[in-house]
Amino acid sequence: MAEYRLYGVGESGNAYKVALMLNLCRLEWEPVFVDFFNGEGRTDQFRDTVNELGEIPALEHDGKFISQSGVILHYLAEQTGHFGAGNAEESREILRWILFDNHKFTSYLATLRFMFGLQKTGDTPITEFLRGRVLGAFSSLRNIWPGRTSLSAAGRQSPTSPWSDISILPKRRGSIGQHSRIS
Ligand SMILES: N[C@@H](CCC(=O)N[C@@H](CS)C(=O)NCC(=O)O)C(=O)O
Repeated sequence: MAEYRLYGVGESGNAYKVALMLNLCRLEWEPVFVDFFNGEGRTDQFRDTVNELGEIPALEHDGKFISQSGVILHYLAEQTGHFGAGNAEESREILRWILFDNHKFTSYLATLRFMFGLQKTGDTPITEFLRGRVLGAFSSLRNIWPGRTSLSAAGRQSPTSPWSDISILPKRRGSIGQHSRIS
């Protein structure tokens, strides 16, 4: 059994964040498939043993189960000394971005992607609302990082990439050409 075990599913952007960190830190890890789309996360068994919140991702390490992608990233930084803060100001900055991500991308973008990209709802008032929130978040990033044009790859990068369905964004928006550069 690998030292680190990541409970999740390939389609999960939150699990992807953790998988990326595990790889960047060159840790020995293995994925544990959770039958998320058939409701495994909502079972008593999953809640009792892996995550009482019923969510993926969860990381098993050293007899502990840790959930919330941002907390897991923080834990891995602590464990490895990689990508962590060097002082209190950096620590606040990391927390700031983790919270921004969890609010704007983990909620709005991930929900939009789930509905439009996976459930194939087509455009609905809800997806339009979510798309507006997501584009607003990307606009903020463009203002902060005007020279940065790549946050993910445009189009289809890998089956497990949360950005592989970035095509959920460029719908009927005049300015989307700019946003799609944040790809
Ligand atoms: N804030 C959590 C969000 C995790 C999350 O929403 N995971 C989704 C799959 S990507 C999930 O398990 N949803 C089940 C539910 O909300 O019931 C994190 O960053 O880990």
